[in-house]
Amino acid sequence: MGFLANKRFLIVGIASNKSIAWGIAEAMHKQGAELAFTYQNERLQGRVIKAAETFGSSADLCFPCDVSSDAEIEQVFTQLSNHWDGLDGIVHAVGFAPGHELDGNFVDVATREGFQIAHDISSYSLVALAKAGKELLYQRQGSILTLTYHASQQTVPNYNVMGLAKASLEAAVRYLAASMGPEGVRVNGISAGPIRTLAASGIKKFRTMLDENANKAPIRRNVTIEEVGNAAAFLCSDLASGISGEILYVDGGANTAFMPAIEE
Ligand code: NAD
Ligand code: 0WE
Repeated sequence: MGFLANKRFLIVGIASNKSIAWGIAEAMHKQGAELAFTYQNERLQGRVIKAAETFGSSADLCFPCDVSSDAEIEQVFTQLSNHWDGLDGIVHAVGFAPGHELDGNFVDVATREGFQIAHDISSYSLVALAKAGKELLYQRQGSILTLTYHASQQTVPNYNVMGLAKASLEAAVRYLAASMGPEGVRVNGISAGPIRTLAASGIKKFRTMLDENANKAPIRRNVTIEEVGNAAAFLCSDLASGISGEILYVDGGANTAFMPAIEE
């Protein structure tokens, strides 16, 4: 029996089998969890139902949810409560900024609207899910997990407004942990190293960033969605009952190095 046997999780953020949320669902399923899913729009519905079937669930545990809509978020938990009387965790693996803000000099490409969208979709959505899901989470002393990136702490070329949104998201992890902790809910983040997912496609020079990162990382390679998935399964399990308000790096140690390795 796995360490997530008899546990129920909602996975938000699958867009393909390359998604970090896919790796998390796979790891949680392997540990015996029962999973429900959301999809951003009809375009992604089929892929998410495919994920559900791959991980032992059915299409009735797949719900539409654009996280910019409070009504859609409410609907998810209303429908979920018809199936489940409590929730052991919510996995939030969602991030978005308008594409044109992720290409160019920050001060030149930044806009008020892009800032608002990036912060709404990438940071406030965690708070919105926590608000809407709290009754189900309090029933089972569940936990909340989100995905962040080290560009919240140090600049990365072109990450721009997403860096600000991830800094806000990481603060939201701490404030939600303080807010929901007394009810037994833990809230954490994983700061993942760069991985080629849909959200990384179309990012200029992503291959170069992957290579630079591998050269900085003590493990001398990039991480996989399976590795992020295993850490996520741990953080959402009773094995991590003493961990809350934390950002756990799953980046092969890249954030701990100041300079990349130099070829001899
Ligand atoms: P992905 O494209 O597979 O997943 C991003 C998800 O966000 C998609 O499922 C998409 O549908 C969802 N999304 C975007 N806008 C939405 C909205 N309005 N409503 C609902 N869903 C919405 O990419 P990924 O890399 O797996 O990203 C997952 C998380 O991991 C993001 O928070 C990302 O910032 C973070 N992250 C990614 C990397 C990386 O290099 N890929 C590294 C560190 C952190
Ligand atoms: O968080 C991310 C990706 C976030 C992202 C990606 C896109 C591409 C398509 C947010 N919004 C959009 N909007 C789009 O229109 N990562 C950590 C991956 C990533 O993205 C980068 C990176 C890395 C790493 C962008 C610039 C520089 C590095």
